[in-house]
Amino acid sequence: MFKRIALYAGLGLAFSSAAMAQTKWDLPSAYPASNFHVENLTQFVKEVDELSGGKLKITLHNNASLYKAPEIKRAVQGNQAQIGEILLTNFANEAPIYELDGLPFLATGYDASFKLYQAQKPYLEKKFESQGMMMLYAVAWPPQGIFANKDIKQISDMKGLKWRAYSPVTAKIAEIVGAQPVTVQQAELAQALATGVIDSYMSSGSTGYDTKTYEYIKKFYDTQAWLPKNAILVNKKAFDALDADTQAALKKAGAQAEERGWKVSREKNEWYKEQLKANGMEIIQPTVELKEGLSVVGKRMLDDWLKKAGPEGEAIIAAYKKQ
Ligand code: PCA
Repeated sequence: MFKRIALYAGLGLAFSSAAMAQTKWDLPSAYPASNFHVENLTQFVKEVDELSGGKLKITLHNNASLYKAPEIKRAVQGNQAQIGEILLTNFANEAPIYELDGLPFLATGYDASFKLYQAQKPYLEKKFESQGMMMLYAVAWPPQGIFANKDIKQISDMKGLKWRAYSPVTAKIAEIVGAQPVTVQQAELAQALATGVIDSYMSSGSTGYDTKTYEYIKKFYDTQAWLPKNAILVNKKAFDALDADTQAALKKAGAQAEERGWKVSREKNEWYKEQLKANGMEIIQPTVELKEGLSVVGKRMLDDWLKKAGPEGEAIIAAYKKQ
């Protein structure tokens, strides 16, 4: 009798541990806990846990604590991290498709950016697939403006600025306007400001807020030049190793995070600017001259992009303009 109970108990344990087989994934992100992308990821991780019935446990490592921004893509590709967040335009030198949403004045508001995303998406998916990954979702940062102490009325006023770049495109803008680009990722931005390595940069109110840029820079020119996207990548082998229900749970949580992320980005855009203002920053509408100067820069960069991207690039731009 006693033996039988022990046997049943043993079987029960075996069954429940098989049913509860848990997969653990690491998710590196380069942005801090206060960032809306990371808040969204925190919610995503929770929903994956719930929807998968506890079978997929994802650990979020924020603020570049596990990998630095430029390393995350390779970490996911090599399955050192099974899932990770990247800034697409950071990888512009690898393939033109990654650069597209980082180009100035191609798509400037949320609606246009979402349309650009729809045109870009199939090509992004194909590219990631060829690299052994899949894109789960992507969300736009708020529109990019210029942080500087200097009065900037036209692009020639940007000459000589010690310009923080976060991507090949932002470095290129500096070169065109005669500023000196230094590539610094967001996790090191506050330090670069504090030590005077840089005195200006182009990014969103979100990054200005996350990095307390208002302690060093007092002006934000709200140029709304482009909305770059963060994408969540999954290693394909790690995905294939999940059972069908868990795969579906992950995809569902991803779709929910994408919808929520775009909404929050849009809503928080104004809030971020209010916070900058409350902390002593002046929010400035760009002059017509500045806007025109920047759009000439944008036009030149789009022409270069079309040359690099060839017929595929033409097709993406045509699909974007048709919507
Ligand atoms: N913030 C990121 C990229 C785009 C943005 O708005 C950064 O400045 O690094």
